[in-house]
Amino acid sequence: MRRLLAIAAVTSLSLSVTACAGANPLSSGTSDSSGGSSQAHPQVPVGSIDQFRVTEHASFDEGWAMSFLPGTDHLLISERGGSLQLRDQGSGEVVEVGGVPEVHHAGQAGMHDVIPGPDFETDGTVYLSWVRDHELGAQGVVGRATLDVDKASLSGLEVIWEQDPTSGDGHFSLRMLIQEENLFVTSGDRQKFDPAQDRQTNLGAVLRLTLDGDPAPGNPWADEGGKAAELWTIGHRNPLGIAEDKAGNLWVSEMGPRGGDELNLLVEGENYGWPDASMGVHYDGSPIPDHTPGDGFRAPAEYWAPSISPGSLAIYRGGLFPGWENSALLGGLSGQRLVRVQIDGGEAQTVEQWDAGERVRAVAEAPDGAVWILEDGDGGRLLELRPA
Ligand SMILES: [Ca+2]
Repeated sequence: MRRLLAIAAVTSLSLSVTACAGANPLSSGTSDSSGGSSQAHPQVPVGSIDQFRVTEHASFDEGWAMSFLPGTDHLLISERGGSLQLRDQGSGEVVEVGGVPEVHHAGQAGMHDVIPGPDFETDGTVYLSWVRDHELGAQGVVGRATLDVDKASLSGLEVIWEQDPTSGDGHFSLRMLIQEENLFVTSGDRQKFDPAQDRQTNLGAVLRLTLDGDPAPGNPWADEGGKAAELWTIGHRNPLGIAEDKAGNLWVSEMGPRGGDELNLLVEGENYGWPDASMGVHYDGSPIPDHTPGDGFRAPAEYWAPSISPGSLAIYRGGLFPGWENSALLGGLSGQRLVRVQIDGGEAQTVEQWDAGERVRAVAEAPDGAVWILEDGDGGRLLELRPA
């Protein structure tokens, strides 16, 4: 009941302020007494995914991530329950990969991300992230292994990085991206808030590691030692997407509190505010100060109120969809949609969105420029989108 009342209070507040046009809280510094953003944002019409030519290819149970494997005709898909599936894009055959690690599957925990290494075509290296049992609680880890596509098997699996062990089954994040010789890993706050501002944990942060999982040389807080040497940016809540734009900038999508989902431009050494600033409010309705100019935190380039729960991020580089080059594509879980955000330098603005009718867990661009999405949950469909 208390929760319902809190929702009602926030809703009536938002209704009362919606009539006041204009004010973007990020640029004007205006905020309301709730500490949450008071206007729906962004205000962009929602189309239908049926505007595209949609082809259903397969379905998976709790699909979490997918990667097109360079130099092959295969798509690698992780299922949160603890499996990897290899799909032959020519024949459509799907085979389960052997040699995967045992995962802790509960809450938000399980098998997470999977990406090819920088020399996958010659050495078959893949990076995996998952959650494992630990004597002090569930623990997120990153591992490296060799994938034999023909045999559909992993070998030589080794854990190369660990989240600080904590109990609880939420906010692991664990998305990965390789840029040159660096492995970037997103690490959620484990639903414990304060670790995002504590540089002696590797939680609530984006990490910059070597390809062996060690702290990368030259990280901004390296001289503080310990976990701080791993950190690239801090103040993140549950960053579930990371992607590189055509200029080489990295972007992170972040699941915020209620009404505080964010798209952030990653800048070395910046603090993104969690849990001290957010455009949203806590799920119990209690306020959080808005991101405002001069507060010492980097404000999001784009945010969503009400929440869409972005579970993935891709930045479109192909030419199949005219006008989409360098657009961020986000999949919404609670928002059940695909969102296109135009990136211009460090600015980002939502320009289009489409109702998918289901929770969207992952978004990826195929080598031919088609956009593939993976629905969440048991029997979630793998869909290919092409221009109609
Ligand atoms: Ca933030």
